Amino acid sequence: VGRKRSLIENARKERASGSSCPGPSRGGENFVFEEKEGTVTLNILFALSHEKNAGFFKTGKVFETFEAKLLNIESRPGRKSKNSGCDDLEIFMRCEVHSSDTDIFINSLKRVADDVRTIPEEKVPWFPRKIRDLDKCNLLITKYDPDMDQDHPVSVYLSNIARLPFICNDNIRDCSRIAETPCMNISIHATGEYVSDSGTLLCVLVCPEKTGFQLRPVAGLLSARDFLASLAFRVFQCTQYIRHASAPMHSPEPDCCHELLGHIPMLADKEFAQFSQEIGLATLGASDEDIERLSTLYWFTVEFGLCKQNGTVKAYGAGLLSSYGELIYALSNEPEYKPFNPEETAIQPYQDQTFQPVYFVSESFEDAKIKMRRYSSSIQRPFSVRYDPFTCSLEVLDQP
Ligand code: HBI
Ligand code: NLE
Ligand code: FE
Repeated sequence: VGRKRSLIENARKERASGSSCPGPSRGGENFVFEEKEGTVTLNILFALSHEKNAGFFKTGKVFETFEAKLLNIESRPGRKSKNSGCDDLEIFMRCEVHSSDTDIFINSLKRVADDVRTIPEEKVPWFPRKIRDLDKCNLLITKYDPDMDQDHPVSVYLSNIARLPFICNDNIRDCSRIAETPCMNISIHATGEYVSDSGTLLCVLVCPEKTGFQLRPVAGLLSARDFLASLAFRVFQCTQYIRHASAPMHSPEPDCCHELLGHIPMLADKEFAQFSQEIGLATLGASDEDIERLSTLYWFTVEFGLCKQNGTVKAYGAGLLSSYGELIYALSNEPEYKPFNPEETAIQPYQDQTFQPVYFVSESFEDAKIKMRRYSSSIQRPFSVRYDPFTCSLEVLDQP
């Protein structure tokens, strides 16, 4: 401690007398993160030329003196070595130091190493890279408080579950009629892809076989980021509860009727599966603002999309295919239609309580896919991702 004091004192004096130590990076501020309980986390990058190799061990002394807690260390060939053939190294260190020592600590490193810089924390939000990382995509959003709205179908349902288990069985039996009643008419209003795949009674089993899309149970509504990330891996997170049979034709939030009647037949279609996965891939590591825009696009396509097929407007959105009430309304002349254009659609406000006042129509599903792909590729990210279907993992490529 005594030695540390004298080092710190010397450094302070040097600084006061305007010593030759280069100032801290970027406008006199060091980039510090996670300031808590008197310590800060620093990301430090420095170079060591061959002649200064001993410098590495000297940096160790600085760490020891300031009681810096090393969190991570990495090395790579330095930038100079590529051009000049000299074998310098670049070292990255992440460490925790006492907040009040930050500047002195860095200046001390500058004395023993070259090009000492503190670098900003990666701004890219965490995202899953392997299919098993989806275990961590489990942020549930509680939207409805059953105590607040006693008339909400979910409240009615929850109060029923709490009472008698056989009500659930009745409820499920009654809800199964959702699939029976409108199926004659659904074939008139839904796209051909939906009709052919929903005709396959066991589409839940067929889906993985046809497009590799897997279903995964989830307890409720997930955050848009977590929900959309799973699509990148061709995983669809399915809710497990069912609407109350008293309101079979429309449920404001997803339930298993919506997943089974709306999403799964569509996910058994190759083009649609690809479309869904590409939205998922575009959301990985995206900013909150981009997630907001992409989930709005998801809403007006995957959930409530309309497209022309042989000159007729048809529904391909799962929220319409599972809600006979809204399907008929959407294809009547009541709501407003706008042409699907990702830049505009992405900022259209929407609500999830009742039928949509506006729907976006694309010239064809293929057209929606091309436009969506063009939009996604315009989103700025410091890396690009490619999905490897053999390992069910992402290849993340840094952009220079
Ligand atoms: N979570 N479980 C689940 N199911 C959904 O359909 C769902 C979700 N979270 C968000 C969401 N849908 C959408 O409204 C978009 O925000 C992605
Ligand atoms: N309104 C749909 C239905 O009743 O099935 C669910 C929409 C989920 C976004
Ligand atoms: Fe849905």
